[in-house]
Amino acid sequence: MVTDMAEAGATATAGGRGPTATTGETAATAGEQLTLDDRVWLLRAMLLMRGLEERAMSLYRQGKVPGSFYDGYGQEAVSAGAAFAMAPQDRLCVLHRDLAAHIIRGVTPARILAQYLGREAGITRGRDGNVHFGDPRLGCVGMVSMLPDMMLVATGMAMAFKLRGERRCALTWFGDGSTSRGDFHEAMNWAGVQRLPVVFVLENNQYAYSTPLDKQFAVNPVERAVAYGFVGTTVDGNDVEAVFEAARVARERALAGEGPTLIEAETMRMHGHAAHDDMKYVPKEQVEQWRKRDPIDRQSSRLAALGFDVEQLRAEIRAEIEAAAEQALAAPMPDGSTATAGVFCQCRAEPLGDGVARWSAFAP
Ligand SMILES: Cc1ncc(C[n+]2csc(CCOP(=O)(O)OP(=O)(O)O)c2C)c(N)n1
Ligand SMILES: [Mg+2]
Repeated sequence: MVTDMAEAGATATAGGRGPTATTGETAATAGEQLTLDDRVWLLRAMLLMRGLEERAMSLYRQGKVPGSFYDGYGQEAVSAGAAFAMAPQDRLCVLHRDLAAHIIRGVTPARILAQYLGREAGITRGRDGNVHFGDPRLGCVGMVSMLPDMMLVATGMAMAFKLRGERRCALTWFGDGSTSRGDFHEAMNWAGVQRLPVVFVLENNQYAYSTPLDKQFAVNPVERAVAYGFVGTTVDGNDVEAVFEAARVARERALAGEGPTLIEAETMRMHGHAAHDDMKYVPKEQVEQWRKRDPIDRQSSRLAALGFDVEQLRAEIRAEIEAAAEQALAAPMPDGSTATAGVFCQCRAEPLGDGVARWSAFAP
């Protein structure tokens, strides 16, 4: 199959910090793994994520989305690429800028918008808005807000897989800001000691709220993986196929009993921390530089070069999102008298179910 992966491999880290633990493995092989349909699905997931978030932002500005609104504009490749490499039986701990992971696992656009609008038809049935959701029946854990505790949740799940002798892995995303927290080190240490089947995806988007990287750490966090006895690798987080390939290799390693991997996906938070934030603290030139590396443009160009009709796909997705918005806006609000239902588990807890896998390698 035609591929253009020369530019898709691991890169040096921004700001010229020291070399990463390993960099070579993520390069050059994604094209051998992906069919044209796979590559289109990757673009589709990113377009859906961007389109849904843009639609939701406009609903937020109309006062229809309660709470705040967080998006992952410009970072779509990180959740899309990593989730695409995961099998149905794998488990995902999804963070606030990773909508494409929910989409890939099988959450429909209408359910996502219903979630944001606080409707009964949403994933948490109107109990939360834009951040702490995950469909356990699709093998996803809703976000724990204390960052990065999802690393500990994923590590715990991986521990269970190891103890039960199951061939699967857990994957979680977390931000650069999380890497200065104790939980990051605790999770990495235990995962390293136990050689657990877990994939840690560090979404390095240059800022933690208003704090830039050089005020966060003196050592590139990806180098810390070595200190805990496992592989750290840096990948271009705006190249969806490179992220996929890094996650695929990490999963293979996890399943082979070779332990965890820390993947640093370099990207940029192109919008403010949340809808209220005008990000005046971010230099405009920095944003414009990253705009040239837009992950959707990049995948679109790849597919257009293969003769694929990207405009047709964009039109289909626009229509799909409009239909989803109509459906979500027409959905009822939850019944207020049930507000305290489901706070405590009063029955046997339901185990997490399997998700949907889109990568053709997992096709039955
Ligand atoms: C332990 C903890 N401290 C503070 C917060 C508040 N908070 C939410 S998101 C955020 C910024 C996180 O930055 P980063 O980890 O880089 O992720 P990004 O938002 O850039 O994706 C902060 C400080 C939190 N959720 N948890
Ligand atoms: Mg960040």
